[in-house]
Amino acid sequence: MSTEKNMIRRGFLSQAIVGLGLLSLGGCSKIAATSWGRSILHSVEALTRRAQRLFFSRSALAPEFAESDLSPVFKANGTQSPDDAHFQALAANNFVDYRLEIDGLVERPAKLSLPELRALPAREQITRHDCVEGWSCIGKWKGVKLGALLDSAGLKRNARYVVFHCFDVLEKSPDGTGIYYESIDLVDAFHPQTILAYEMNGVTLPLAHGAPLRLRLERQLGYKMAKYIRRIEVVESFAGFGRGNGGFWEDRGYEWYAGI
Ligand SMILES: Nc1nc2c(c(=O)[nH]1)N[C@H]1C(S)=C(S)[C@@H](COP(=O)(O)O)O[C@H]1N2
Ligand SMILES: [Mo]
Repeated sequence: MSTEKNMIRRGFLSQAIVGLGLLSLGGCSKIAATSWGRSILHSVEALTRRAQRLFFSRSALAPEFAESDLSPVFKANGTQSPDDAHFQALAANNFVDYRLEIDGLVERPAKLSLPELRALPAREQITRHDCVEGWSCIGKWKGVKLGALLDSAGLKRNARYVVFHCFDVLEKSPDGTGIYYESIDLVDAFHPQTILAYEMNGVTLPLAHGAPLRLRLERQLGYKMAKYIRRIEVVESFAGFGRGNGGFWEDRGYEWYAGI
């Protein structure tokens, strides 16, 4: 929590410095004409560059909103109820038999029930979801911090990416490459706003939005945020999954890093 506060503070600080830098560069033609003026300007520029690097760094937080900003209707997109028979059976029984599998390059592979996931460190956030199709909605999400989950599983030294395997087949293709999957790197996996959400807008995550567990990755576009997560696999390379580009939509031409 304290590192998070530091990051927010750092965000504000760097914004303020950028602001100062811009302000002082505003009417600066006279100052720049003197040698002390030039050295001041140079140090301001150096500060601005440093501030921008901090501000735009991968660890910066996505904006968070107030309850009053919540979208009255949050659009559901892509799969809204996976056909998979095993999934349908789990859903029919309120996901009491659901187990999230964590394996791959971890010291302690695990199968976790929803109560077990709810007992791990959680975070709640109100954020804006941006879909590549051009719509946005603001929603409130609560879930287990992916970083805490990975820490409890213990990453092996060669771990580099986290692959999310989903229950839904979005495209019927005989070679099995139509199953929804996604991947992110460890920087994003340990970002403080990266959570596996089991609640949305104060209630249990609805089926259309990815029940029982979906990724929230607030610095990237909507298609990165895998719904209906069945299994998390920690890997060194995502080359062997789907058609090798790191995700269902990436295999169909979208960017792997969909930063916003
Ligand atoms: N498993 C799975 N995850 C998915 C999708 C999907 O079809 N299947 N669609 C993606 C896209 S394009 C978007 S915009 C969001 C939609 O999330 P929502 O239904 O909560 O709006 O989920 C993403 N995650
Ligand atoms: Mo999307």
